[in-house]
Amino acid sequence: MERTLVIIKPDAVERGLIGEVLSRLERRGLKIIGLKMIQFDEDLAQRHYAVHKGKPFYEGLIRYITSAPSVVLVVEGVKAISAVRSTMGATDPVAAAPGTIRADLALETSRNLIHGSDGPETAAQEISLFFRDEELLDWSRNTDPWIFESNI
Ligand code: 3AN
Repeated sequence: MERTLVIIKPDAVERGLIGEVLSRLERRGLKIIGLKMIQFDEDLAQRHYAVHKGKPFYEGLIRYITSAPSVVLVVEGVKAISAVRSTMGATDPVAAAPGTIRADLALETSRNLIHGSDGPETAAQEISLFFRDEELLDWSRNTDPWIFESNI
């Protein structure tokens, strides 16, 4: 089982798409083990997007992520990191595969609705940026055996 961090970003919150995004992740079978609404401040935004510092879009990215509340969650599942990223679609929504969140609901890279960690190390580091250990629930879902064969 893998864990990964998802951010439902300010454009999704402002556009009333929290439920739509959560629903797509839930219907795929991913298990939510932590969830909260937050307001990014400058410091948190800079820490989360440290790898992009110095890039031409960095200032706009910080303004965007701090502009309204976000929803952060941790999901768990077999290959959860890839599963979230394939449900999200490519960074540029116009290049994203139809059926993905970004292709279906967005048009611009700088307004692409959702973030998902891109690898195991990033996932662990990003989860710890937003959640304390005790905020993540280790729970067994009644439907798990119908989603994960190893649970039968
Ligand atoms: P992804 O979110 O698909 O993993 P990253 O990690 O390359 O993509 O970029 C992180 C975020 O930075 C994107 N979700 C987007 O909001 C922003 N971003 C990346 N590239 C650009 C760009 N060329 N123009 C504007 N914003 C960008």
